[in-house]
Amino acid sequence: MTHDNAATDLRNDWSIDEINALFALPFADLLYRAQVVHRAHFDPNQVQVSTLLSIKTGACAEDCAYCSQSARYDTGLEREKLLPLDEVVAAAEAARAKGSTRFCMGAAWRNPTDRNLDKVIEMVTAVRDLGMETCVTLGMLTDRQARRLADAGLDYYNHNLDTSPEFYGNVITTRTFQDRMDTLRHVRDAGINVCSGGILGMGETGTDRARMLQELANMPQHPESVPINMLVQIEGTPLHGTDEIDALEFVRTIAVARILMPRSHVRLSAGRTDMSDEMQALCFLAGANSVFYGERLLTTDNPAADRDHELFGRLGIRLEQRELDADQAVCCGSGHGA
Ligand code: SAM
Ligand code: DTB
Ligand code: SF4
Repeated sequence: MTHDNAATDLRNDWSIDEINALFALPFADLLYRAQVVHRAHFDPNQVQVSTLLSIKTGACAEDCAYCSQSARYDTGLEREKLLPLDEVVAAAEAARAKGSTRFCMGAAWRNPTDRNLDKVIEMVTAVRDLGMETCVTLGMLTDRQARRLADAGLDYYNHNLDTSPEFYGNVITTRTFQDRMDTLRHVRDAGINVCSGGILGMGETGTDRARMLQELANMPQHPESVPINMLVQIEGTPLHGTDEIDALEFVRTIAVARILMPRSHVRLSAGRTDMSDEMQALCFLAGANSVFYGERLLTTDNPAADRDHELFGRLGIRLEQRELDADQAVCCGSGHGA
């Protein structure tokens, strides 16, 4: 089978009508298109795995309506100071021993102070020395802070758009969508790989989901990693009790992300403990090729590594050893791995 240009070309000019038209395709047609794109750029049976650690938990100054860590909501979370370096290294070693190739450290900050950044840089250096890829998510960054992280050898910075610009104010009022875009630009300009995606199931419309993907895909360069989270409902937060997103609509969103950003790793992120094995399998079929691995996300549960091993075994999925740069990505062809 030959691939048409649509399967291989990277585009940054997707119109909302084109994206809505993808969402409106019959399910089988959408998944077929996503598979063609996926197989043109990736081994369809490999999944990249990252492990998360919350290095500073709770008492965050922002008011993100989904988050257990905002100081505004009583979620029963114990606040913790920045973890000491030895605890971080021990957690990274344990993650590496379980087959994880990337270690992501998250802090509940609106933005890091320069002194905090010094400490995080020590952590990045120590985790790199273990031979793992590094990722941090620390809130907003100045241009200079992004360059300092780049100089320390940081591989990825996670900073999610979370939702569409139109819906943003319904979820977060303490910063703007443009603030997010500004930090992402600083990260990109510093030469750090970008990890940016969002959350589904916050009461947004289908058009909001399409608009969020449009914003991600029309950046001058696609994020290398696109986490798609399903809202983990946290008691005490404003979004607790929101109607859940339809599972097939979630799968469709993964498929559209795959089509719009052919070379990016699309990560099936938070919310997997509330998904059936079958739903996760459909997400992989739709082009998701990365997950968070290990029993804990930041403050909530994730499937245990053993459970994921079992699921991957049943699906014939192998763990990706080390992520290649986007421009080195292997082209597997449609017959590979069959
Ligand atoms: N404070 C930093 C920030 O907001 O950028 C970094 C940590 S924050 C917890 C990272 C991301 O986790 C958020 O942007 C959001 O997409 C995701 N997230 C947080 N709470 C979530 C929840 N309850 N369900 C799903 N995703 C969530
Ligand atoms: C992302 O998109 N999802 C991760 C990571 N980036 C930092 C965080 C998910 C958090 C889920 C809720 C919690 O554990 O607190
Ligand atoms: Fe703070 Fe990040 Fe949670 Fe928002 S998502 S409240 S910025 S930790």
